[in-house]
Amino acid sequence: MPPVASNAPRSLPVDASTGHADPALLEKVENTIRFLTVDAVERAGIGHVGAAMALAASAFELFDNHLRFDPKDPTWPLRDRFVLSNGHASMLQYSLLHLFGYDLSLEDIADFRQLGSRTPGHPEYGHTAGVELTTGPLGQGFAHGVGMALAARMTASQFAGEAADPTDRDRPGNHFVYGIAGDGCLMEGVASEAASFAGHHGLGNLIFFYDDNSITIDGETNITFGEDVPKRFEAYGWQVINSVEGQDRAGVAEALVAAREDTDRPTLIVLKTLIGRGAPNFEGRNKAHGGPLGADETKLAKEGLGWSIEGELIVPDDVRAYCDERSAAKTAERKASDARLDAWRSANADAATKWDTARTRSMPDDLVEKLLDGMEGVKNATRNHSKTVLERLADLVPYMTGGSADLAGSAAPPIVKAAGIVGPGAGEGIDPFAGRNIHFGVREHAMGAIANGIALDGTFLPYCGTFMIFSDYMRPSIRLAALQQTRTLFVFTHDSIFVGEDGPTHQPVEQVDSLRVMPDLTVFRPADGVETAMAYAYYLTQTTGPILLSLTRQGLPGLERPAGFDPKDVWNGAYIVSDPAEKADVVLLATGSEVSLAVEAAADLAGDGIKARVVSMPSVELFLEQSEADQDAIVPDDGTPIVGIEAGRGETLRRFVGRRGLIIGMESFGASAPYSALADHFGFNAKNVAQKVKAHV
Ligand SMILES: Cc1ncc(C[n+]2csc(CCOP(=O)(O)OP(=O)(O)O)c2C)c(N)n1
Ligand SMILES: [Mg+2]
Repeated sequence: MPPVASNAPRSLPVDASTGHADPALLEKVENTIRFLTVDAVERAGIGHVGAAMALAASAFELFDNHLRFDPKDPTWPLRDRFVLSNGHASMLQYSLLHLFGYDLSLEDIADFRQLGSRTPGHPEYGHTAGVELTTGPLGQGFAHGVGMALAARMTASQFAGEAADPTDRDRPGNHFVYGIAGDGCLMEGVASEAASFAGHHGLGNLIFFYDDNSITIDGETNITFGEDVPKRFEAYGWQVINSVEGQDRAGVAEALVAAREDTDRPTLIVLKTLIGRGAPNFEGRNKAHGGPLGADETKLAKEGLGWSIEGELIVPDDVRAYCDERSAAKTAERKASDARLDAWRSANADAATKWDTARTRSMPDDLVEKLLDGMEGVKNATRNHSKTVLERLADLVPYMTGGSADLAGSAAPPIVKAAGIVGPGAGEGIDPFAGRNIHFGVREHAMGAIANGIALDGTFLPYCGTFMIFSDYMRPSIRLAALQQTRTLFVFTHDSIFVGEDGPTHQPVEQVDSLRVMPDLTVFRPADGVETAMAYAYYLTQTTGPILLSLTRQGLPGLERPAGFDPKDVWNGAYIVSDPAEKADVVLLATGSEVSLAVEAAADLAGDGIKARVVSMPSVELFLEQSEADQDAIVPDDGTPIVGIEAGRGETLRRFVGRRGLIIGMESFGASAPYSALADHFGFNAKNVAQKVKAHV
């Protein structure tokens, strides 16, 4: 091992109140992290030792002398964020959180990977104090980190007050986002998209370590990964600090200082590490990536590093004392920061109020009325209704931010007039972080992750979107939104074969169903302006998780509804649009663009003496949350034939129509043609629907 340098007297702009001069003690802390990891994985019989053993020194240096946090208040808004993108190294993070005084005990660590523990296999947002996000799907943490950094820059620009000093760490948004990413993360496409975005947007508050250990699960990276990563990141517009020895704490510290000093570029610190460092028969080899070391190798590793082979999960007294002292210093530093923040609040009352408004998610009491105003009876595509709503929200909820993956021109979603552009697109001499319209570029996967990162930051409420078909390109990010319950709003347009001439590559068929089956995600497929406005209102006022909108390209009529209709019925997931005077012979259950079709078909059927009820089901998930009696009152379960109509696979409607029920949906991919021709070809016209229903009842 190279000598461990002292990190004592060094000019550190942040939290320099440290500097234990005793390298032997610091090495002992490092080995504590190593063996907490080894022992926890040994106990669980499964887990990953390699990266944590390799990164113990550099990650400890980061936590000890650079990362600004208060272990007693993990949600302190001015804290630096830490992102472990290589989530398999979770024990590295858990060890650090434990040692630095977060609410994570040795018992929690002993429970590593057990049901209900605070130490799940990969870090999970909401399970563990100090874990800022869920990681594990490689590359995603990195891309989420980009969103967190963007949110911070925008916060500083929009909420830190006039003449804000960008280096003043006691003002909103002037914190840093630090992270660690491995070979796997940087091989993933999502990281490339996000790195390109971060470089282009000049996110100088983003600092990632690249754990350059030349090893992944299947072997050395020469079997898979040969490009020059530093050159690649330089080309993205990053500052790259190359070849920092992972054991050289002073070198790591210097790199971090240089990273912070470059305020216009994100920084990649390329750390040379030895996977499994300290395990003599594993280190440097792919077998060190995962799995327990086993009793023999554990003993050899402990003996080699002068560790006691008696007992497990040991934190030596002097290590405990040092970390307690450091953790107390962090909390004291936070208290001092609070006093300075209070002074800032007094001097910047307006900005402080705006910042609080955002963070507490306050909004006008009459928000729902304002969104609904004038929406009834208007003929338009739901993507355009969505545009109207977003334009209003730009004023009503000024901490909403978002944009499209190069389809803003198609309202997928649009640029809102009341707010400027984020990034260099703002124009020469204009603050690139003062706007709220984000041009994500053609980077759908990263767009979803960046939006989630913005949501996790906790100041802005993000939305993002593209054509529904390309939701497939961002599914892993949507899934992480659902898993973490981030406040991400996904706005997808062009939601059926009625995209038309662009043909089957652009026509979603299975997407809407596939998104509805994702747990903890609420999908809305609104039928007109009222339902669109109420879907947005649901996101803003009724839920703390993500929602997803499925909107049309083509124009739709404004529905006529019965006198007793309350717009909040939309939040029940389904409601009756029209009902015959006597008991219905059939129920037409439709969503989105097919609701008006069902209304037309019901009129045709009435001509033939068949009495049809029309039900609009804007959200299958919300309908399923209603009581059985309430569900039965809308969609009867008394043998009345139910016909599901949706210009998609319609599989999620199948659960309401019964085994002998009828679904009028898509059984194949679409085709390239004008949308009216497609409607006739695939049977989505009133005549065909009426015919099919007649044959069915
Ligand atoms: C998207 C995704 N694909 C695959 C995996 C499974 N996986 C976990 S770690 C890993 C190898 C990662 O290599 P590296 O980042 O170099 O980690 P190291 O072995 O150096 O710790 C793989 C393929 C995953 N977690 N996420
Ligand atoms: Mg690796």
